[in-house]
Amino acid sequence: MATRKRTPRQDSFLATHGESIIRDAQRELKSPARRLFGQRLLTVGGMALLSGSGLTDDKAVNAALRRISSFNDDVQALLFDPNKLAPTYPESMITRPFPFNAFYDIDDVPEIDVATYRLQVTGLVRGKRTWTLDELRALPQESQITRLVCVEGWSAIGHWGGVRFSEFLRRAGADTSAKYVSLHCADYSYWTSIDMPTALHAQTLLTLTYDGAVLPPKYGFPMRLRVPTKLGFKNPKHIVAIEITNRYPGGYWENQGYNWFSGS
Ligand SMILES: Nc1nc2c(c(=O)[nH]1)N[C@H]1C(S)=C(S)[C@@H](COP(=O)(O)O)O[C@H]1N2
Ligand SMILES: [Mo]
Repeated sequence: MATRKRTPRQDSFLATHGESIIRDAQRELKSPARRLFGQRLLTVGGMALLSGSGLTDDKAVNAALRRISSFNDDVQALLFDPNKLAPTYPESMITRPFPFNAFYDIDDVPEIDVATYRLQVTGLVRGKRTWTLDELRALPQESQITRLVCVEGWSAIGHWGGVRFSEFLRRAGADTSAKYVSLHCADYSYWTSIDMPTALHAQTLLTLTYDGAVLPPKYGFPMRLRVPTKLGFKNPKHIVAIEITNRYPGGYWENQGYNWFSGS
């Protein structure tokens, strides 16, 4: 596997936190059962993402995953590459209708009251700690047509709009030298977490719209995070709290054995 170039920000992040993040993940992957589970899932679902990294067949993916277990430098480069952009697509390629997926049925999608909704920002942050939906909508907006890849073996191209997450974190006064961003949802305690370079990735989007309209409940109203460099389960819907932390936060699926990195 080729080692790719890192940016100076990447280098300084790895110099500060690289080892401890690897230790956190190593603890998580200690159990061989969990490791195998993660490997199987990533082989099925992560192909579309991994193929962009030069990992084009099962053998290469499995070899990479074996290296993930031993956490060598190549894998660090693979996992923490903030230069790699997820592919984008023309409008004509949008999947219609875009699938709904959650760990419950569509009838159980939570209803969120806009009037009382507040996004909490907690942990390593100086400044504003609660945001209304109107305040989020007043921030600069961008949009992207990218592919969401689910570990269950499907993918779909969708059109999301919202605030670049790095821009939001900056305005929220987040300590961007921290290791992790943890995202907590309104639906039955779903949560997930990402490393800071992924949070600051140019395509990581605090999403408020789908296909030009207010994000519908099924796709995560009032707000979801779109992380096109990561698998679907790391794209949390109905976010109510964001925590900036140096403590490994895990996640709903991650704690059941899905590979924490799950992407590029
Ligand atoms: N809050 C919350 N976010 C979630 C989930 C969930 O069950 N709850 N499921 C995840 C999974 S596994 C996938 S594939 C995508 C599906 O997003 P979609 O419904 O917009 O297709 O959302 C992810 N985010
Ligand atoms: Mo998924």
